[in-house]
Amino acid sequence: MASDIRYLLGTSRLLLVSNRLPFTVRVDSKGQVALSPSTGGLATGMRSLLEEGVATWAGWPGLSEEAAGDLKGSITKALQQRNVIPVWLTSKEIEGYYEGFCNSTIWPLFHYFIERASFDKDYWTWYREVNEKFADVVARSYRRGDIVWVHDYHLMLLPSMLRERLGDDVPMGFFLHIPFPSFEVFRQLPWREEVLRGLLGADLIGFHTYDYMNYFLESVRRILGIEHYLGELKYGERSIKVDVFPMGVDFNRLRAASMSEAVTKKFNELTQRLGSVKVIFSIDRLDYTKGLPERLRAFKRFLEKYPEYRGKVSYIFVVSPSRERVEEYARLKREINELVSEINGQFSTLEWTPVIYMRRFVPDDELLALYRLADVALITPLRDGMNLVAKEYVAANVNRNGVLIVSEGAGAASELVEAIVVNPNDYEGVADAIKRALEMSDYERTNRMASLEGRVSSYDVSAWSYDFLASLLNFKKVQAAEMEEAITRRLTGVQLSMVISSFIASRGRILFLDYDGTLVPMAPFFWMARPDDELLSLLSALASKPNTKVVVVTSRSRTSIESMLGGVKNIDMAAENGGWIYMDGRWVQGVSNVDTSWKQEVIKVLTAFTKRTPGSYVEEKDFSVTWHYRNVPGELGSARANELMDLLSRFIAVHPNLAVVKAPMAIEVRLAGLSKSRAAMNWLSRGNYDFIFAAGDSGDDEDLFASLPQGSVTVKVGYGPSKAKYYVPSPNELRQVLEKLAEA
Ligand code: GDG
Repeated sequence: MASDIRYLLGTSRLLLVSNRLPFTVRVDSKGQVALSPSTGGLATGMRSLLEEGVATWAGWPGLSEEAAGDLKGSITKALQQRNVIPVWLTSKEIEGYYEGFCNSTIWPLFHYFIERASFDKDYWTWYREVNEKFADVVARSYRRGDIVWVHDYHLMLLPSMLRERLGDDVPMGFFLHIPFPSFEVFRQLPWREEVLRGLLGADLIGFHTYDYMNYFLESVRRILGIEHYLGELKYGERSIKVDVFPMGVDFNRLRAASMSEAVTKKFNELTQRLGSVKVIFSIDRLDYTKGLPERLRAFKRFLEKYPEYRGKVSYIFVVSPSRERVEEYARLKREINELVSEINGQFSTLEWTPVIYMRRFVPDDELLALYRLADVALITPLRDGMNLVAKEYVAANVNRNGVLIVSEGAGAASELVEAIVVNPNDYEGVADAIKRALEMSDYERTNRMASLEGRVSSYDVSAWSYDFLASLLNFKKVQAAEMEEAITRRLTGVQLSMVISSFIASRGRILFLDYDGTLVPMAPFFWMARPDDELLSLLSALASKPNTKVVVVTSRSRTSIESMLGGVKNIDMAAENGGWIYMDGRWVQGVSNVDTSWKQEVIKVLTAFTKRTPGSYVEEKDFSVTWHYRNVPGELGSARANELMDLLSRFIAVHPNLAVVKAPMAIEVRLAGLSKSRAAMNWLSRGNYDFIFAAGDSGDDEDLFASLPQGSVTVKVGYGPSKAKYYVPSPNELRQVLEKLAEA
């Protein structure tokens, strides 16, 4: 697989960036620098690429600049020899950024421990500054052609900072190793918007599970107002892909190592020592997210509930040291100590210890032997991004005689469906799951383990990184094609000059212009979207050009558009999508023999919806009624809009003279047959035009774009799919186009 990645990368170098490096730096008593490889999943997965110089890794060496002192130079050199670039941090930075924002704000919040999260502004400042520092170091070592892959919650601002420094062409991915919390939780972060914008600097953003991805997309929608389409976001002019990549382990290495001589020896020793006692096993970093006290309580419940297992099952409970300086962790350690002594005090016999508690780092060989030995792996964190221990157990349990119990709070649960999945807070349930695991038939156990093995071995860490990188590079191509399309469709430069030339050369010109979202930006209430003086003089300058007709075509009512543009000389208007036509200085009705008796019935329904949907309102016009929900907070508006659409479609099924139309943040019921294309016919059928221009931003305008003759200049205002030939990003840019025409 590593060779596949090499092939995928071609001549490009992979620039990995994470908080910690794949090497641990130690300074021995003689002041000698020693680097030992870290065992983390990512580090082992990428090691060969690092060794061959295909990948370079930037990160913090794990000790402060002050602690490194005079050795900073030699540590840097030793790391550089291994293609690693250190990002040195001072002890103040480590305190504010790492211990502060990373571990005291993001870690608890993203794992749903909201009350533990500190929202200290200084921490945030440190976080931003250290992310800037990383950006400077990475940008300095960046070479043209590099592919950048940023990892985890420590560096969520880095993608945008790097994008600013390196430009749009650099392929840049981001992967979050911890959960992305639900919107309700994420929005509690005072710097939520900056964090999202930081991440959106990447081209590809990866998560372990669909839940995390959806929570992220929901946060982007509700905080930044950016909708996604099948996991793709449009951020400015750049597209961003968001996807799921459940991280795997280095299956082959783990499997081979578990069958090695050293591990087999250890395994045999342990088997002998434990005799016929069945083994439940777990290994975790000391952390409140891991549900350690809960797990001990569940084991205690198991011994109470099923006394027949006393003396027959021991729980090897390994907790490796972590973040010991923090008081909270010391408290957790005390709680665990108390629970272990309580259980052992209550149930131990001279021959048997219920909980074998090891609070230390276990060497790899010993860990693999324990995985091999364990009859049950009890992996029940309260929350965990993925949890690689569960997958390591599957890889190392070479005889397929173990049972995996995994918590639904771990990302791994959504993937490892053949495990027994438990709620870690349900002690009764966990106790029952232990019993079930111990009593499972050989047949079921082997089959479950074989299926798990299939999954863990096929989607290993190399497949994971290959998938991520291939997806990034692929998406970069899609992005490039989109950009090229956008360049050719954007109404500027050569295209604009051509449009201006044909405007000048023409003898009869007509411009159909939508109002809201086209000539003026969308406003919270329709009466707020007033034109400024510049717009008024631009329209009148255009309209007073010889052989030029300007028609504002809107779904607004006659009185409403008149109150906005009534003062502009020489312009024509179509209100209510052609229900009213203003031509030759007077309004005429665009439809005849109209029955409007239906309106009261529709208004009744819409008013009922308005009552249940604070922030929404009803607008009654002559031939249509509109329900606006732009100001309804959160999801409620679109949820109600769906309900209403459903209801109204039934209503119009028995009223064939009516149509229901989904407008931006509004739903309109109107007379069937009212449309901008029909409205435009009032002018097109009466005049002779060899320059036809139309600009608009919504569905009603699309209908006009589609109906105009070939050669017309149709312009969509804003991004997204459209039948228009050209686009401009905003009303402001459309004005610039119109100014050019007015000056021509
Ligand atoms: C993040 C996310 C996500 C632990 N103690 C010892 C030891 N370990 C090794 C295990 C395993 C690793 O540490 C822990 O696995 P995690 O999955 O918890 O990984 P983290 O990097 O801590 O966490 C997590 C992961 O990123 C990957 O995306 O799964 O949810 O929090 O490899 O074996 N290894 C040895 N002795 C120990 O005492 N030898």
